Amino acid sequence: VVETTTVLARLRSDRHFLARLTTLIENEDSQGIAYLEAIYPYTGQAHVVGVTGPPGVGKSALIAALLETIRESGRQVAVIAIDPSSPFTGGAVLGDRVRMMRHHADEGVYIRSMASRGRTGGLAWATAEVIHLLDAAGFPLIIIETVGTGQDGTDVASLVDTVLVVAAPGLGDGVQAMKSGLVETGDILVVNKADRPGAVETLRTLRAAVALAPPAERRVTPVLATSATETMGIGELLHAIDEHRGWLAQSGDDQTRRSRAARAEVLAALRATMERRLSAASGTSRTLAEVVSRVAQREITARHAAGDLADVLDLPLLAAPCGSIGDERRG
Ligand SMILES: Nc1nc2c(ncn2[C@@H]2O[C@H](COP(=O)(O)OP(=O)(O)OP(=O)(O)O)[C@@H](O)[C@H]2O)c(=O)[nH]1
Ligand SMILES: [Mg+2]
Repeated sequence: VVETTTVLARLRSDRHFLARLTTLIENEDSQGIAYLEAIYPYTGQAHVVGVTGPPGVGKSALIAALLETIRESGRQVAVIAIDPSSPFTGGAVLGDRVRMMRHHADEGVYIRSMASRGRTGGLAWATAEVIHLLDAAGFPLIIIETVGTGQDGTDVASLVDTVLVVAAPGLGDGVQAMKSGLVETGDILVVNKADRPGAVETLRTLRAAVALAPPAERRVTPVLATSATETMGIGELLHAIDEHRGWLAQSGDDQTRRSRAARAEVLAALRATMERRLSAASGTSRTLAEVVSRVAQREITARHAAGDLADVLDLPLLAAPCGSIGDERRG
């Protein structure tokens, strides 16, 4: 039996306990899961911000700069860095950056890295659970850094309250962000490395894209220029982040997003559970890998494969709701 108030109190006062509990939850240790169940009703207080964008645009550097400004505003802050640095950009991992900062030994800053090849079928799920833990630990602000590719379920956009999309000047990075759909997901767009040539053009490209957004949008997405290395525009960025939270509360969009996050987490958990059940059942001839290969070889359809796998899981596969071709044409 878990004594909830004791766990909450320790979580809020003891960083080593928090780190240990994070590891337990990442590893899905039964004790960790029991703690999470106990504290979950006390979560939902934090403002969760996702920072996404192509590799090397300066996400880690920007977060490091933001941490200083957030601390100056008197708040504690936690950061989850997913796959902290791509091997391609040679960017320093966030932890290294923060160690270089003035506040490196600051108890009010908590940083945790998570490997994207962690848990079977469920980085998004693992991330969601660690967010709950940090939330219960009392951090009013939780920032998540991720490369916005959406690969292997790393799409954290559906788990957060505010999505910050980072681009950088030059070689069509702004255009790339637009093409990959990042502009649509972003609540705040940032052109980092504004100290570099081409920043004005990238700003213009993104502002034009924002202006083309459907008029149904009740809020104009801000497009900001920052330099993480020259510490420019960081205060304005924090202001925009706080303003977005205010807008969410005022428009009622916060509830919509929380429902969306809950749905994404439930589905991620369900998917991971099914993947595990399938690998546990790999003694049979219809393993996941096998049917996937048959689908790829055009031997069976994905629909047929799903039916086979549903049999393995002992789940009856439901037929889709009835509809005629005529209905589809009208819709
Ligand atoms: N000139 C300039 N360089 C910057 C700025 N921000 C970051 N950089 C540099 O850009 C490189 C990549 O920065 P990171 O913060 O590691 O970028 P990232 O987006 O976190 O990279 P990944 O995590 O690997 O995707 C580093 O060499 C930084 O020093 C900036 O505002 N101006
Ligand atoms: Mg990084």
